[in-house]
Amino acid sequence: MTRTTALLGAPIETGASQRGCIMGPDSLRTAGLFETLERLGWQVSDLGDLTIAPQTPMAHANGALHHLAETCAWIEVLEKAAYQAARDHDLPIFMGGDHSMAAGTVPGVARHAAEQNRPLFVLWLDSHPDLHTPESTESGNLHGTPMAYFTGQPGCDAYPPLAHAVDPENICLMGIRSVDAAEAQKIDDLGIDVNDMRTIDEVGILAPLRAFLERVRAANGMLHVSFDVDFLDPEIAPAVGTTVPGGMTFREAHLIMETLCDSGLVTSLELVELNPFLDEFGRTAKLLRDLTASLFGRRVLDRQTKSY
Ligand code: HAR
Ligand code: MN
Ligand code: MN
Ligand code: MN
Repeated sequence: MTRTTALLGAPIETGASQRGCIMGPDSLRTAGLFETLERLGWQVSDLGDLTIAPQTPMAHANGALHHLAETCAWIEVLEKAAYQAARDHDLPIFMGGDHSMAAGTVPGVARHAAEQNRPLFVLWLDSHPDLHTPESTESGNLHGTPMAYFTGQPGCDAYPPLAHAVDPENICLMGIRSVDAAEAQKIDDLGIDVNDMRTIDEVGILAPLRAFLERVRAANGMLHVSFDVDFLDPEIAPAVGTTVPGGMTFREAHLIMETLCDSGLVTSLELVELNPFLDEFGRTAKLLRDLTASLFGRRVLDRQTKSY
């Protein structure tokens, strides 16, 4: 049977320190994401872009916070839309948008998983753990907070009430190389599975990824993949506002996506932090298109010389 996917745009940029992620969904469309997935045999729908109403500012004890009201509004809109997309499609793609969107998408897919009586697992591909709360963030940039929220950590009272939290034991972080003190403390407290760059240098990406996928399979879990552009090395992916040196190579990133494809376990994907304003002739958008293609079944031998 033909498998279905849907492209859902989340043009949100208020969680990041610089503007530009608002153009992420259209940049991915322009790079041909829709057509690429169709050619791989998927039934694709483009659900268009979500939007929020204009907001009045919300006060908070942490005076550093930027755009709290907008973030809360996006969380509510995204939770519903992600829930519906996960319910109606085999493997929806949420096109960001900065990473604060995960505070809506992950609870949305968690609601769908709960209805299926299946646990939700999250593979977090990022140079950052994004484990601040609105109380602990010093930068005030709320794209640094989604994981604290969707795991139900205290300190997120300013956000909408959380109906379906993700168990920290069901999360795997990969590519981590930029962590603030409050986040390091939380990683210790929660016992989250962290594969930082030191670990990846030593053991590679395959062994920890396969071990995690076995856990997902054994639990009959659903699997959400959250892909932050800054997971990649800035040399191959310049279009992100928070580049961190020493990131994933082209082949490591493809091998992750190919391995995820082989597993058949992924039930939703999000592509976040793409800032086309910082891109070079669309090369980061095209790379994300091709990495997505690897997750959706393109094999090395299917790649055409002309497009590479
Ligand atoms: N931890 C830093 C802060 O809170 C940087 C957060 C950057 N986050 C992202 N998403 N780019 O991973 O400001
Ligand atoms: Mn589904
Ligand atoms: Mn992130
Ligand atoms: Mn990041």
